[in-house]
Amino acid sequence: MFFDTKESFKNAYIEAMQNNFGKSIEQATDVEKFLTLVGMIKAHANSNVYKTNNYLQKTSQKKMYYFSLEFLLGRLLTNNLMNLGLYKLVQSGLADFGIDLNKLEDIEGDAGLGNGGLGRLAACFLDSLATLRLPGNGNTIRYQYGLFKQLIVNNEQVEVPDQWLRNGNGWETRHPDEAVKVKFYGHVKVTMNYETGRLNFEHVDAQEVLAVPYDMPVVGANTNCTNILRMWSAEASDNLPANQDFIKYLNEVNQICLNVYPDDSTVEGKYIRIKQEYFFIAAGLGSIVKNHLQKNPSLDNLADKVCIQLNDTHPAMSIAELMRIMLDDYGYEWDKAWSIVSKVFAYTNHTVMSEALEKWPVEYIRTLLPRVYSIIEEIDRRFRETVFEKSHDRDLVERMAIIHDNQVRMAHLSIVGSFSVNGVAKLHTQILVDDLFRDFFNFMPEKFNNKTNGITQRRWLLYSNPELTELLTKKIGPEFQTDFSQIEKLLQFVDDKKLQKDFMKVKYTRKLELCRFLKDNYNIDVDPNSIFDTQAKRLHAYKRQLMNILHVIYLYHRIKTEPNFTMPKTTFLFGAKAAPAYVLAKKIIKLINCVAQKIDNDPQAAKFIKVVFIPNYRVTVAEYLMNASDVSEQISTAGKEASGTGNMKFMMNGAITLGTMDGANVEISERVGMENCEIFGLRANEIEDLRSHYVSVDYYKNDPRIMQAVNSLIDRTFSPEADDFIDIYNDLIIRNDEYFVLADFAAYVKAHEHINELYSDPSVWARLCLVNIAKSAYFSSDRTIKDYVKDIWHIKQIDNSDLH
Ligand code: 26Y
Repeated sequence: MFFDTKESFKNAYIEAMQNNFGKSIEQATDVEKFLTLVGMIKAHANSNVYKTNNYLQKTSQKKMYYFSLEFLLGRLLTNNLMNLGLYKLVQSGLADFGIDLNKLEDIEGDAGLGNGGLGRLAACFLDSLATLRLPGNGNTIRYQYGLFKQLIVNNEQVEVPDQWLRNGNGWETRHPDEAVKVKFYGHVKVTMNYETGRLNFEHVDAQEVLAVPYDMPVVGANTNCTNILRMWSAEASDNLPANQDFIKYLNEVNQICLNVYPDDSTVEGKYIRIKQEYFFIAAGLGSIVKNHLQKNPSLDNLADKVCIQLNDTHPAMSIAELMRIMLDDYGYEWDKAWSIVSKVFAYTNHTVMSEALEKWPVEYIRTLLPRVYSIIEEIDRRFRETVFEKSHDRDLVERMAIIHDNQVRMAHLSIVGSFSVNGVAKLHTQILVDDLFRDFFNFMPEKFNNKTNGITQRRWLLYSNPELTELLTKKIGPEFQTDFSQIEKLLQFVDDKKLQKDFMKVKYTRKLELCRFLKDNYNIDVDPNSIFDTQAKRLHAYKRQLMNILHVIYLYHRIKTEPNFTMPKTTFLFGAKAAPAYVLAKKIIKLINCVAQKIDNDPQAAKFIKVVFIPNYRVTVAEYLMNASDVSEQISTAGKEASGTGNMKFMMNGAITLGTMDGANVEISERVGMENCEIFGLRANEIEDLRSHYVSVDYYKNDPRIMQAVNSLIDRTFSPEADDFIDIYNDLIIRNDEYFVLADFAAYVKAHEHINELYSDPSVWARLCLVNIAKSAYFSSDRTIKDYVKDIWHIKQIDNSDLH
């Protein structure tokens, strides 16, 4: 199957097609052509998995495992071909058969195993780990369905299942022989072992589920280093207790991996969510421990060989589960086990929003996982004791406790059981230590650190923006492609008029590409000569898509009422999914679509503005959207967005951040300078100061622009039904505008006006964009991963020469 020339590729492709589908290339369907190619690339990648594992087996060096309920991978074919350096060869080989590689690339659906930022970050990290030749694997669930697919019907979001496995997943390999048993329900049987004098804990009458791993190769760029993303799938176990309702059992098993995030607003949904969390960590730890013991006599040195990064608190039960394994399965004493366990885990926090901080009712965990619960209780008991001994402060003990008010606080469990706790941007980490986790910081300051997020420039610049890559290569040479810190060389050329012009041409080409994508897929027409102003991210009140559309409404009113009004033609693009149960968020989606419709049908308004809501925002859409944009809307209420990573994708492709001082915007503005981005609005401390005496109605009453825009939510301007958007109106006026939309509105209007001014001079604008690109090295996930390695993981880079 090996191929390194076009001819050997073509021969291998003919043979593989016959072997897979019993067909010649002429007889094969497009899907068969795609799957055959994927099969060959997978085989190629797996031969590198072998080389990598072989080497690691010999050195027995430390490995990092990234435990995450989400990996938002997107498509893999282009990325893998590019990373392997096979793209051109395969493209021209296929062309000889009359096959267009682009067409095959479009057959692949997104692997959407995640919600948003947290899941995409995990995917970027995998790419950087393999490329930097670091031993780091992913551990997750093999969901049967990804996050829902979003349709827009009558201007509203409708969710339908995302059938990402319909054509099969050509990248994975099933390993039934490495299955792990996972137990739920039942109870703990305690017996005395008179020989050792120790209590013996056994989880009995449990429901057993089989976790079967599927491995996907994670291909590094320009190296043979290839890691693994291990996805666990739940299947029926052979050990079914007698007299069990067989069908009920199968249904329960199937539910575990059915879907990314089943609705957790119901009791039933919460149980499934906890099952998912335990399922994939118990399976992951089971295989890690087994692997360790094949090479080491005991678990004594586990922390020297294994580090596990917890992506938010979703995998936090790992801490209790590893204790269980050491105590119950391998006979360790508590203190010895704890001293090892608490050196294995590191925890990343991704949010300060209280509704996203996981707290599980004690009863649920106790029912589902009786032994794990008893261990959490013991961790809590001992931790409470330690805090009291040090502080003699009962209030403090309650504030810091893991179990409190009949709930398990997963973040507290994560902090107590980890040796490192990090936030994902400088401001976010500061808020963690000053506010959310202040008590913990005072108690154990050495654990806390910042790791500002990053994105992989390979997917987000080199591969999805070939035109810009070519321009940059011509100007500063190809070195930045493999060492992204070199991108800064661009800085000396930002005043070069020719480069500025060429950049604007590249941007225009990317706009045409986006226009084509929108036309082909959604029959949407966009004027490529307009400013592309984009907000693309999950829909959430704190991200303030509402402020963006209110500003559009304000412009609409001006166009309608001021005879001499003028502005540069602007297309306001939105991409956003709302959680299915998030009523307000769904209303905002409807509002955006209704405003879009109204403007489309009004020639006077359509002369200046167009609003586009791109349905089903996902990684593949982002790959077209980000690099075609001029303006990057990053307008969350200061203090609320942990980091943001979309902001980095925009800047790297030469878009200007129109943003608040929040998350990584702060660091973007520090790097490019305040004059090369458009920062507006209240700062995080100002928001906190205002909170106690904020009266949103005052802003409404005192600013006629706000009054007019807000009133039009309930006067049938945008919907024939007057109460369609009453919830949004009430949120701003009656419920006092929790996210300070009205407080920041005036500054936002001004910021837009300044952006338009800057845009009016192409040379000035292009210069801003070029500075942003030149300063984007810091936001490469290669940098982020190096920081994790140095401060937290302490894993060793593999030499290329060792991977042959
Ligand atoms: C517990 C459950 C309801 C839950 C599920 C998903 C809670 C949180 C999440 C996801 C959070 C998330 O995606 N956070 C984002 O993480 C990014 C990567 O660090 C950040 O850039 C972004 O600011 C943050 O919102």
